[in-house]
Amino acid sequence: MNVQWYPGHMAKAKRTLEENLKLVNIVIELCDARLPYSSRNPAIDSIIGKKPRVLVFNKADLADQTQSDYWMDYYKKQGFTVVFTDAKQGDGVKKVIAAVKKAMEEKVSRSLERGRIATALYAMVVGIPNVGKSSFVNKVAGKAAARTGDKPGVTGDKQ
Ligand SMILES: Nc1nc2c(ncn2[C@@H]2O[C@H](COP(=O)(O)OP(=O)(O)OP(=O)(O)O)[C@@H](O)[C@H]2O)c(=O)[nH]1
Ligand SMILES: [Mg+2]
Repeated sequence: MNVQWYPGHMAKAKRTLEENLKLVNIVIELCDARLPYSSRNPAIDSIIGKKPRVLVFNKADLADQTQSDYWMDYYKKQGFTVVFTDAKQGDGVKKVIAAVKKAMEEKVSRSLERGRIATALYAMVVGIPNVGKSSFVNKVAGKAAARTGDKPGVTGDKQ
């Protein structure tokens, strides 16, 4: 029997991700703080490549603080910029924005030198189902821009 373990929608999502990566300056990779290893897609590093990235562990309010400290250190040692958030309450969201700005510092100052008044930064928020991507986007936007829900697959497509 031929077991199709890699469903079509995953292949499609991977393609969409690769295509849209070209349009953004930075990637915000959202994971679940309670599953700091297994909520990361193993293919994500090779897909994102050298594009700047902030690794965000959301639902930190539900995670064990001692474990979170351990994993923060684990990923920082690997060279990642790491932030823990609670996208439901908004905790840590400003830290993510600050981390994005810091990662983009050079690009912004280069464009200021060229006489630009403002620089728009484009970020992509990615993550496995139900990690809180829509909640995060809503907190950043300061309004309910994306529908959220207590089951996976609420956002069905690129948004
Ligand atoms: N406790 C807690 N709940 C959260 C947090 N972030 C999101 N949630 C809840 O988790 C559920 C999923 O959140 P969504 O924002 O819909 O997640 P999503 O990643 O957009 O999900 P899909 O679109 O289905 O992939 C919702 O019930 C949110 O209220 C958080 O930091 N802490
Ligand atoms: Mg969603």
